[in-house]
Amino acid sequence: PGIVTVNTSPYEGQKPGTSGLRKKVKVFLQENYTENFVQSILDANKGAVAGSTLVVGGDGRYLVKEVVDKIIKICAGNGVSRLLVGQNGILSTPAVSCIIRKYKTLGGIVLTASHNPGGIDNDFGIKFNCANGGPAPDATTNQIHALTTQISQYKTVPGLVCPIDKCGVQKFDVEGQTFTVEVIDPVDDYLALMREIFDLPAIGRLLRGEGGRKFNVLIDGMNGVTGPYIQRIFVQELGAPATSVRRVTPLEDFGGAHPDPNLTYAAELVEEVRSGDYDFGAAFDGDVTPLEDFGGAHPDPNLTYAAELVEEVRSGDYDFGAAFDGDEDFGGAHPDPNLTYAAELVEEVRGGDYDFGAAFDGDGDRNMIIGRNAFFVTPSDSLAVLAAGAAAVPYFRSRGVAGLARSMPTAAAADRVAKELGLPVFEVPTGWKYFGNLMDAGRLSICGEESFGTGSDHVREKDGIWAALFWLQVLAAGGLSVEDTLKEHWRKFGRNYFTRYDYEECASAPCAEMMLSLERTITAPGFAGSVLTAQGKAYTVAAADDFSYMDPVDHSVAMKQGLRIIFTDGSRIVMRLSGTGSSGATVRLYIDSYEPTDVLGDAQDMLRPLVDIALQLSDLPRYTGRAAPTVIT
Ligand code: VG1
Ligand code: CO
Repeated sequence: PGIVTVNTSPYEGQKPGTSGLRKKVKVFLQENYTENFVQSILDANKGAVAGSTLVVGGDGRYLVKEVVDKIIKICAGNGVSRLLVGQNGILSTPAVSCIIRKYKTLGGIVLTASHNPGGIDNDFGIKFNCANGGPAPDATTNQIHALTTQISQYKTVPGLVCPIDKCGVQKFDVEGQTFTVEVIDPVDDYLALMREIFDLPAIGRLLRGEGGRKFNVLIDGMNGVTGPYIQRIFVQELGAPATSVRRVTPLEDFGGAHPDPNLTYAAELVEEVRSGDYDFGAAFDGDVTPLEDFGGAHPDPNLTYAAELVEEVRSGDYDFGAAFDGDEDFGGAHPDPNLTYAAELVEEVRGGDYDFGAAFDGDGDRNMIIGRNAFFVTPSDSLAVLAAGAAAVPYFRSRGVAGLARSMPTAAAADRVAKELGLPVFEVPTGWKYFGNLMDAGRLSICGEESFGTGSDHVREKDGIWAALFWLQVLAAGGLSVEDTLKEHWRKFGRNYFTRYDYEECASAPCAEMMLSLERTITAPGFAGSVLTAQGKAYTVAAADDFSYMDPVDHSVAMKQGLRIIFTDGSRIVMRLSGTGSSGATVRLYIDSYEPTDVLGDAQDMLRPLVDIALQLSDLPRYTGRAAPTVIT
């Protein structure tokens, strides 16, 4: 087939945020909107694109397959010689990173809006990752944005027909050049990497209850991309019972759920582990509904229920559940509150017996870990516990740990571990792209963010399933429950109490005004040194600023990364606006405070005075019109 040059004109606002370009699906459906952005990504790599190999895949949400098809055609039109595409367009974000590195490709295009809801009325996203496997740095995303403002043409091969539902190699003759598309199994390469990193047989023995220790897990894919990974790794590879996984079929609308593994949106998992008998729980972004096995012999009331739901959606007049591979006519998906409510009810009614729960977000890079009785592990603590327990993992035993890092709003629990181990610790702005240079330079091994992100230099993205396996390896080696592991850690290191308040989808203008006004307040002369009080507690301001960061490797500078107030006792208030939303503004308020010995308190009680100070100082309720946050973590 032949190359066609299509005339186009720029769209405003194609500016990647914290993690790629994220907009409503309907925005991406505008004529040439997606094509413009993809062509701009390739143009930003000018010179390197011709003859290159790229990776393409996404989290299974609505529009992924259509956009994969567009990308295949545009890559063919731009002289790319080979594409590695996940089967049915499915690749988790960490798997893309793994595949880029393993096959030394020029980079990859990740189709995800992560934890943002999916379906025709919700979000879609496109992100470019570089040859190191990590999200493009600011310099590259700024260049891509600049190109989108000037674009006048894109190149495509409209006549190229390339199905992606079966693995295998397809070759095309594009005006005399061979263009190869290799449709690959989404899990194979990732699983191979996990086998190198972990002692999987030891984790398998724990999950199968060998050695006399009963240990039940519940792993929740939240209908996002991790479903096939969870099924393959936890059930097939590790031999956990089939009842150990839930919501493992990627749905285009995530079943109408919000695939964000936190206490609010993974409430089902939390309830199930709380009421049941699990010793570990983890959640990942994206919804994992166990539809895959139905029709099979899975004696799980959930599956029965799910089957009914599917039938109801199929035969009825619902806009929800659109999302099985190939079922394009369920488009227009959006959650039906009754079905959602009923699903939770069913989950709650179902009892269990779990020691561990894990859930992941839509694209599989986030994780939530809970223990028996749904004992919640804050991501900041999770990072610290894993860093302290790294010796349990063969990968770190053989390579050592060069350094630790966390994003600025993340509580400083990992810093205490670094101190104990004599390791450097880096504090970077929010967003995984800031860890990459340090890893490439061999200065950073394990890092994390308070937003349910944990990772290491095995790839250049945060990695949900890896984090759950890391936890299981630590638990298998240590012999303690999740809760006792944490308590032991706090006894040794003290505890950084942490909470985050999210105010989602507020009006943008007043939030911008609030941030400006707060910045003025905290940078005014005399603010440092002043004493702020609430509920009888007094805190003296040691310093306050708008966080900026200079990359220690390439000396690039990132400005205005969040307002922070640091008190003399080390407590902190941080406030920033989200860079991943697709409409309106989301305000994030982060609070942390260190206690050396009083480690068993309730975080909300302990941090209440600092929350009050933050709300008074910023006047947030007035600016946002919100009396309470959307999500408290
Ligand atoms: C959020 C989190 C940040 C994370 C980013 C991408 O960004 O706070 O820590 O790196 O999402 O994660 P923001 O700008 O909305 O606060 V994901 O799983 O959405 O790729
Ligand atoms: Co994600």
